Amino acid sequence: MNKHERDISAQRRKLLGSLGALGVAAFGGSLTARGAESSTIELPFDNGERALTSAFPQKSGVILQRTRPPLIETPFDVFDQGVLTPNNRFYVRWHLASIPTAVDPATFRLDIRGHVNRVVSLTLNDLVRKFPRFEIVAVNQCSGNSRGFFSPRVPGGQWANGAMGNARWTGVRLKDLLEHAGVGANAVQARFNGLETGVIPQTPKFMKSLAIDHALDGEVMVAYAMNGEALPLLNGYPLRLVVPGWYATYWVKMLHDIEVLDKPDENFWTAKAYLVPDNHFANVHPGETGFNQVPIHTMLPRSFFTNVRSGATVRSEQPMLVRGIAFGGLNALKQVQFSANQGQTWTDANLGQDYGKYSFRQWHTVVSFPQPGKQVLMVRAVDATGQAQPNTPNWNGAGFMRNVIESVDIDVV
Ligand SMILES: Nc1nc2c(c(=O)[nH]1)N[C@H]1C(S)=C(S)[C@@H](COP(=O)(O)O)O[C@H]1N2
Ligand SMILES: [Mo]
Repeated sequence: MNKHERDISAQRRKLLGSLGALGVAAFGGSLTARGAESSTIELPFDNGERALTSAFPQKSGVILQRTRPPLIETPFDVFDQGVLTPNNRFYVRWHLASIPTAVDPATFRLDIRGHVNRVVSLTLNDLVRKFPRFEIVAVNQCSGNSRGFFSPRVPGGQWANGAMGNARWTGVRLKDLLEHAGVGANAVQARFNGLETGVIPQTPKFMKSLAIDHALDGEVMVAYAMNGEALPLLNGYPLRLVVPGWYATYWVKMLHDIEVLDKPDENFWTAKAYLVPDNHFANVHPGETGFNQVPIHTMLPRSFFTNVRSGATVRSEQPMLVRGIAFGGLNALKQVQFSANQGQTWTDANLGQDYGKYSFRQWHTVVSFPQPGKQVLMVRAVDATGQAQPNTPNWNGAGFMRNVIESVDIDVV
């Protein structure tokens, strides 16, 4: 072995060690938060008070939105601390309540079947040792991120802006796995299935499908690590699909079964759930009917302030550092524009290190105001194709794809 090979094999041993770290019965049979919640946080909309909790396995200091199935949100100040969202603060969303409390890495198998040349059943060892390692930094954002800001309000998890996170995902290209099984000539989609089930047997399994060309694009991947460690159980241990640039609903967790289909998937979660109005911002008027709907798909650019919030005060003539994060969605982020005069004029903010086109990117600028008074700061992201964020928020009845130029009101004193 040369040095490079030794390094790779040391990395593999480390990862395999961490993949095997969650044995059977890892969490005493419970994923439910236990114990009293010590503090609360106020999300910036009506009825926004929530408990902060550390009672879920491998999670600490996160916002409790719902206990079962778990819905937990990342407190927004976490995004001010770095571009990668730490695993223990990363948000969690599950649809069905019977989630395995442990997965045995020794007996776990990923099956690839359906319209393939040969059915395969892979161990975690196979994935780590037999396929080239692939890595990407990418934003995982729930379709309903920011739903709590919809006006009029809509039913569903009342998230603030923390149903998203950015991580370095390590694993294997889905393309390599599908080619290993050999995709049949008549394949149209690949369907991904997680290990959990509903409480009653009639509940449709959580499965999502992608067009076969998308599945084979060389970027969609099966991740066994997140920020260099095994995935937290609640984020899909031991394997999850990563679909860069696409909403997180496609990022199937506890992925154990891939079925290549020769006709379009008709299952509930792919065909009937997660539909959005068929226009750029998925935007309709409250009460509007008769519009076309399509399955939610790619993400649009967004930007946020992370170190100032409405109500902040700043002294006149004193330089104020303003910073935040932004991302491009499907396309790379091109620029982040900042306005200190309610959107009359815009300047380019400075951008931080580039972790790749699907990642968060930090931005910052320095501003100062000569006179005391009320001021409005605004930020908007523009992607490489020139798409920018809208002045007014979009709206739809499901509360999906919230997008608007973010603003904060400050007092100059
Ligand atoms: N197996 C499984 N995978 C799933 C889901 C689920 O309910 N079950 N929910 C999806 C949705 S809607 C979201 S927003 C993301 C959330 O990913 P996270 O919990 O790792 O943050 O997981 C996706 N993958
Ligand atoms: Mo979601």
